[in-house]
Amino acid sequence: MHNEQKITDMQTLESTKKTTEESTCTNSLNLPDFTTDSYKDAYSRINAIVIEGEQEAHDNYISIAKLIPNELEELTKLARMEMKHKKGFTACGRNLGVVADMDFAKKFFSKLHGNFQIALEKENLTTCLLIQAILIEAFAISAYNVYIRVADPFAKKITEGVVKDEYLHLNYGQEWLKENLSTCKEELMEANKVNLPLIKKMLDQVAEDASTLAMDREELMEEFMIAYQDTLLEIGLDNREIARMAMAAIV
Ligand code: PL3
Ligand code: FE2
Ligand code: FE2
Repeated sequence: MHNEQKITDMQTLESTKKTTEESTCTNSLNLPDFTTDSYKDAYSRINAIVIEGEQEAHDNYISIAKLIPNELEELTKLARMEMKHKKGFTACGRNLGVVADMDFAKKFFSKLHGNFQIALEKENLTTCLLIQAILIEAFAISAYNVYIRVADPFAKKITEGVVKDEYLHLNYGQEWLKENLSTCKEELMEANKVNLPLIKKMLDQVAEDASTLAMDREELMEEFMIAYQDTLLEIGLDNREIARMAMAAIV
């Protein structure tokens, strides 16, 4: 009886081990098929969004430098990184044999792009920084982190390098807003009210194609809210203010 029990335990142990190995194995096999037409079709839009996003990020940092001339060197560095990101993602599309749908991507960004241009014209630096260095960077960080888990090996490597830079960009905006919080809080709140709903819409718009790339919508949303809330907390807003700001996404 005792002996029998022992054998059973050992068998259980063996089969548990096997299951773990199998599931680890299936996990890496669980990646989508990067060669199907449906994958490539979704990728043609997502890849374009990312390429356009990186280009616009470059242009936005160059524009922001005009509002903070003594930060020209630092902002030019950030802008240069964005061009490198654009090149990297262009290579990802080429590697999969996908032609990026740039017209789609330009439309995808047009509202947010327009708001940035208006803020720039009015020299509303706080709004410019919230749009580019906080909202867009947090959006990129969350999407890239989710993508890394399901990307093809070539794109995974590139995206891992890119996401490290995006944290630097987010941090740049965070530190500026933190230092200037006493004078920029009101504008920050207003810019959030106008632009956070746009980010939510963009997330909704990209969700279907993202799911074809095995990226989960809820996960994207969660990752974004975590990155955004963490940043607002770092900037020095309290929980109530952050909750009020987050609310703008659901109304
Ligand atoms: C900031 O440096 C760049 C901003 C880019 C915006 C990113 C939007 C992301 C949408 C979902 C993309 C998933 C990742 C796929 C990568 C090929
Ligand atoms: Fe970037
Ligand atoms: Fe960036």
